[in-house]
Amino acid sequence: MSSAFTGTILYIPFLIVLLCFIFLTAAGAATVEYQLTIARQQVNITGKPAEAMTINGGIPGPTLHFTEGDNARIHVHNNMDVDTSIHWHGILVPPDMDGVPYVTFPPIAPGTTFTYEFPIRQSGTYWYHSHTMLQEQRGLYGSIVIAPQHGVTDKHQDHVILFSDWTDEKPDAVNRTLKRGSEWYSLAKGSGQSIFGAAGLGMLGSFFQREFNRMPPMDISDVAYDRFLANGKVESKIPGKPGDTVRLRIINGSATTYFHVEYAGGPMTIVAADGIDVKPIQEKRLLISVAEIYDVLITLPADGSFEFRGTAHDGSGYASVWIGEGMRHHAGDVPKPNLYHQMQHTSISQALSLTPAGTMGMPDRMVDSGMFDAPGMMAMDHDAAQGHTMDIGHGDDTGMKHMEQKDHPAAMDMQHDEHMQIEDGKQAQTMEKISDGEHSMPAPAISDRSGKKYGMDFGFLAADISSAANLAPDGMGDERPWSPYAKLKSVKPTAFVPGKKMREIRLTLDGDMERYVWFLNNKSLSESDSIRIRQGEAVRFIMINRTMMHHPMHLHGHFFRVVNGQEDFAPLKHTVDVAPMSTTVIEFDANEVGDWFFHCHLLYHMKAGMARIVHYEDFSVDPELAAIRPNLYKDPWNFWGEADILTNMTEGMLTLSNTRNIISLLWEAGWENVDHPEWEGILSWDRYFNRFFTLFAGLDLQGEEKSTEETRGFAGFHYLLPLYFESSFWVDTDGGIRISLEKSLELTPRLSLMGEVRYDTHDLWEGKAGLAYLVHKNISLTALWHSDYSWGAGLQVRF
Ligand SMILES: [Cu+2]
Repeated sequence: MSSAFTGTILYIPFLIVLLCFIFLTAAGAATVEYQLTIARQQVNITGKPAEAMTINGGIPGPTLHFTEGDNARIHVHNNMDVDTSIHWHGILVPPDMDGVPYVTFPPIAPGTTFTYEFPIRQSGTYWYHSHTMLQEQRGLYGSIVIAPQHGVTDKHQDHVILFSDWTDEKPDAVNRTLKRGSEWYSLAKGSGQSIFGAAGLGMLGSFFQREFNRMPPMDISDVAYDRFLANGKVESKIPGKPGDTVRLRIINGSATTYFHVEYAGGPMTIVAADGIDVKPIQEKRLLISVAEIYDVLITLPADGSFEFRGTAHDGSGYASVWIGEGMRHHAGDVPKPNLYHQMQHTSISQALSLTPAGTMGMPDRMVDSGMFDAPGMMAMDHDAAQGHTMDIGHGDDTGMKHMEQKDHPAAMDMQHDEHMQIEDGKQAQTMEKISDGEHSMPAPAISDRSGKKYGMDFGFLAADISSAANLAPDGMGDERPWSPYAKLKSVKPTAFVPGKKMREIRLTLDGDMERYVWFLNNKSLSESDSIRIRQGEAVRFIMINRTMMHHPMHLHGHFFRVVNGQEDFAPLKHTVDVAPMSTTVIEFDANEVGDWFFHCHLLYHMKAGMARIVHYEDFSVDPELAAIRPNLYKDPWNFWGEADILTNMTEGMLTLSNTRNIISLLWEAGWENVDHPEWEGILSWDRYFNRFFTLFAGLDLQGEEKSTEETRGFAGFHYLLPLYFESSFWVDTDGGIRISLEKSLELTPRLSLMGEVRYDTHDLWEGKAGLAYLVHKNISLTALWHSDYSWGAGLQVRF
């Protein structure tokens, strides 16, 4: 026998074992394929035909079913004439499968197909949606249900309820209406604030306190929708037998709408949040933020059909699913918010009096006034002393990821020995000092994870999540609850392994309702750098909301702990609501190397730039992707104008504007003196710093009839004074000075009063005052008195 033959014989058992292994592995990881075709389509949701975008002909798209351990292969065909994409929300995927154009892959071009392929490492309820422009608002979304690998966690029947919001208007038109600062949507929703409105509720004090503090009116949502939908319908039915326990997988797939959900047949038992199991808690009414997911169990009463209702957070409408047969039982009405009341939220007054985080001890007034931007992301390394592990879909060196669901429903990976130390439980985390290498500063002493002792910087944190429970501070008690975060408790510990480096990143959430710009750390995506993190460290985001809106913040590719007072059992989520004027802290294990989008999930806020890339320093971006990445940072210009055509004069402006620049042409012409009509034209370039402060320079032309009498250059600034007085100051090339003061006041949501006085060293005093009545989105009736041109009345037209 040749030695070569003997050698081959010896290899046979090894080969058999190898073949068996390959076969078993292949058998265990079934490939589940889906074909998704995206197309433009006419739909009729409101009784009128409207343009939509659909997935496989429907809104929403189909529910994609998988089992943990499957290999997902999804072919997305773009049958439209524009780019598209699909992002798998909450699914742990390799970075190039995450579906964010220019961040993780090139967009799917018209007429092409992109095949996503990734292992399913988790179970639970998730969803998917387009991540291109405003397509999500047009109908590109659907749900994902992943069964646990070994059996089911419960044997209840199971239904997805995917809520969304619908407008017949084109999303680009919606965006433009928001950008130009129209009051129209708040009027249409009945959420406009006014003097008479406040007086009627006996809340003039709150109204003027807010104006004095230069806080914009509280608004719960930006857009007025035509319909709210559950599974694509205003109203629908699902079957159910009396006594059945049903699992509802509730997904908020809205572009901008938070929902209060409630079941007419009794309380809901929350069993999972954002796809991951939590210790069951009961809620009668639940606030679900945009892009969040809750799995709840409900029990069908003895007889009848019971309403499961999602009421839009602003109270402007709802969608219903009727469960069971027989007599109908309605869910309770959610009262409309009292928007004037919001100012009494303790954290607001605290936020106004405490030093906001990241201001290096400057008086908040200076920071809030925007004289100084928050000093960006302060990434600081320090030991998360005695921390513990959070390990979700944690990768080991073989690249295999686990999210065990059968024995560990919280999807905790406990298989690594070092992580077993979690079991000993106690955490007492103390940071003595934070150092970023250059600065040493007093530590925000953290003595527990509830955030109760974050020090003065975060004095208002505790009020936000931990101790305020989920009651909204709008005088509505539990009628309008906030997110139930304080009660959410993970089934398994989620703390980090001891000794992990903690990188702390402070992010202020800023915005300007009037110009509709939205920022993180006072910068839009187009102006910012990535948030840089390193593999192996723990990362903490301290998110300080300095706006009067809720922002649902979503991190791609990771689950994070929401620091909520549940210590080691802080729940894991992918999306978290940061309530108005409050602070929310999240922490995650940096264990998914890649570039990941992090953004506000209000679609128009994201579009305005309230987003960042979270970049692992170890990760190098594919050169082809790097070449097209600048597309992500485009800062488009918007054009609009308005004109007053009155009996005595005309005035108006044309504006071209992007995030920081406003180029405008203003005119004013009067014919009170019929022999010599006078006019003034101002061409100005404004550089916007924040909603308080804008610098400008330009050209001022004045004349009579066809002759130009004066041409001057000027430079100056606008500054927003307390009580919402808009002041401006300029010096001109003839050595003159102009000072003006302007104020408008909503008497009723439709009727506003405006006044302006100005002093110019050349022309001396000038003043005007007027009333405008909003008739339509683009038209107001106007009456105006002008010191040079006397009284007149007419129309204001916006275009
Ligand atoms: Cu936002």
